[in-house]
Amino acid sequence: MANYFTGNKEYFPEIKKIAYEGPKSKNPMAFKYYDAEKSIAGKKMRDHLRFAIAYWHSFCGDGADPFGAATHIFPWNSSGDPVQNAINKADAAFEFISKIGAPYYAWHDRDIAPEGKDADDSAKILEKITDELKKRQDATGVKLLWGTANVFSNPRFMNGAATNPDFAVVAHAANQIQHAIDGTIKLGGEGYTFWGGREGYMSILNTDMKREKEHLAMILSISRDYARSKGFKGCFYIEPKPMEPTKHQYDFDSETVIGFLRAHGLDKDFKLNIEANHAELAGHDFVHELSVCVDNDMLGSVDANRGEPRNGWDTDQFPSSVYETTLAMCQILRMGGFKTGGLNFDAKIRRNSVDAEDLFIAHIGGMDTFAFGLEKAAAIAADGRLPDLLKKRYSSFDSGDGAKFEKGGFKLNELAALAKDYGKTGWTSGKQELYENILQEILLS
Ligand code: XLS
Ligand code: NI
Ligand code: NI
Repeated sequence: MANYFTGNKEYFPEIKKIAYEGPKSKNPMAFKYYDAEKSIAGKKMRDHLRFAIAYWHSFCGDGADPFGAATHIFPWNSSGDPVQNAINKADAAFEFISKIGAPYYAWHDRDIAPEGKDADDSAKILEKITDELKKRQDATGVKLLWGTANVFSNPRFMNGAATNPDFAVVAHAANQIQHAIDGTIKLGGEGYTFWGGREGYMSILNTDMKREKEHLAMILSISRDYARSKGFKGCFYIEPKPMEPTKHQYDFDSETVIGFLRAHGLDKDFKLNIEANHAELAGHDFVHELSVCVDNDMLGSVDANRGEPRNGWDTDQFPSSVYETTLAMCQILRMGGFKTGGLNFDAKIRRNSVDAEDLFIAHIGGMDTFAFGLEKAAAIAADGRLPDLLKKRYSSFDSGDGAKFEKGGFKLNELAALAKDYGKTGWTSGKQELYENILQEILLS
């Protein structure tokens, strides 16, 4: 067997490397749109999209929910020894990632390695497993998009990690973060993510919000300083989410996080990791969150998934709306493409998707949906009508008094004096339907 498999067992023996067969193919195990080598606007699809596989959903999430036990029974979990299981899981993961053809993966410390009997023991196990992952990265060429610490699952974090009112827990969080950063650096990770986890509150009555947020900023600052002192050159990401598991998460949405980073002098090292489903929970469109980040030069990476608009929680489904992915790719092209980030499938197959091939089918769909979105986003730029309409809409600021206003050339009374000269103004169509029709036309062409 080629590179797909680095241990002594093949976990997906019936499945070969997924190939591109084109839009006419009816083969469920082939790409219809994702052609890694194809050049779009001067860059290969692979380099535009930078797909990553999320270790937690794909190799750890077992389908259990509050109403029932696990339905995904993973063969790599059967040795009886948690450390051996983690090594087997690494084999399965690298076989999957290679066969699906994703250049990257992402993890939490606790996805890749089990917790030991104390902090030191956990750190040792993590070191051993990151050594194993390094061998597999070298053998397959798969790279680490980002690492992170799971400082929300262990019951000790029930009141938060960096924002825990108990200092001893904050130290535990720091311990995990330090080792997760070490592992990320060892594996050449291009980014390091902080998703808030339980950094938020359930009741204002027992919460000193100001103090908790200051503690969060302190942990982010000293984590940054530590990683930089160890030679980490990558980007740090904050992943906004408005709620779940806490009622009010501190990293509510992009605007909130950007303000927070600026307030604490963190905006030079940190960017945002935008998740589609989190945007929806915040009452925003995915493209809104991306656009806010791009406007502020703060888009780092993307957790590619989708929500269920009629549910109020993070359903983490695989992307399937070409409308959403096209608008998303327009923003990613607008910023000139990813630098350290990529499209990480923070998405899970449904509880009742229990065949081994389902994990492949889900990723094939997600990758095709984004590849299609990329093609269409490039087509929108090449077609030019939508960007032109947008430019024209603001053209009164491109010259004359409008341009003078943008440069700060008017005091309020001077600007106010111009009102009388303009007569009946404002009767300009917003042309929303025209924009929508052009978008639709390009999507369907
Ligand atoms: C949870 C988050 C989480 C982060 C990584 O809702 O999406 O999976 O991406 O901690
Ligand atoms: Ni996420
Ligand atoms: Ni999420």
